Amino acid sequence: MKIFLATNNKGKIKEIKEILSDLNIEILTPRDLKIKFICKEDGDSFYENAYKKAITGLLQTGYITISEDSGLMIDYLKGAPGVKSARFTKKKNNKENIKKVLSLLKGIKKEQRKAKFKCVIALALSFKKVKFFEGECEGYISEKEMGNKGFGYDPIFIPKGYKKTFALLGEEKNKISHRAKALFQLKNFLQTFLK
Ligand code: ITT
Repeated sequence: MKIFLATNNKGKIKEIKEILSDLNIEILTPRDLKIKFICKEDGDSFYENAYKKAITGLLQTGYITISEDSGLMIDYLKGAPGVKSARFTKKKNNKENIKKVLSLLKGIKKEQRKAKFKCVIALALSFKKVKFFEGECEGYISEKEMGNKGFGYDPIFIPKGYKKTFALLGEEKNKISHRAKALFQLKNFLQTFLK
């Protein structure tokens, strides 16, 4: 079975492909199909945006579509950047986003640097049948960038129970991350669905 993965984020593609690698499905990215995937993400929730991306992908390709919307929610910033994680700064790039977070949390003690990543995956089987899978990963924001693996805010996020950032943990991230948790549920669903 072929499934379209409606995302332009290379970091997400790598992690999703890795975690779903033992399923008997072929994952097609916009690049594989030589198309441009464009979807305006103007929803107020991860669910709304994930739904929009999945339906847009299904409409554009005709394939069953997986999409995901995710973000970092920082307690001290009242849940920001949240759904706006990718566009927290005007330049919309990781370096600038990280710089902004670190400067907003400057001088703030570890106990107040709590944060969590959230991920909502949408699976559009048809226009009327969309399934959702959710995952969260708690942790805190480090005082400086550490590591160069992963993507996005990985160099400044330390998951609960660990001393290293996601960007230092590398492969280990795929066992405990918000995305991994949502994908494990998707995997269970697909295993039954594919029987
Ligand atoms: P698509 O919409 O094309 O999937 P995107 O990067 O725009 O790609 P989102 O709108 O879901 O995706 O934004 C999610 C942002 O949250 C992402 O760009 C990162 O900045 C951050 N993020 C999400 N998951 C992350 C992770 O596992 N590690 C680090 N940062 C993450």
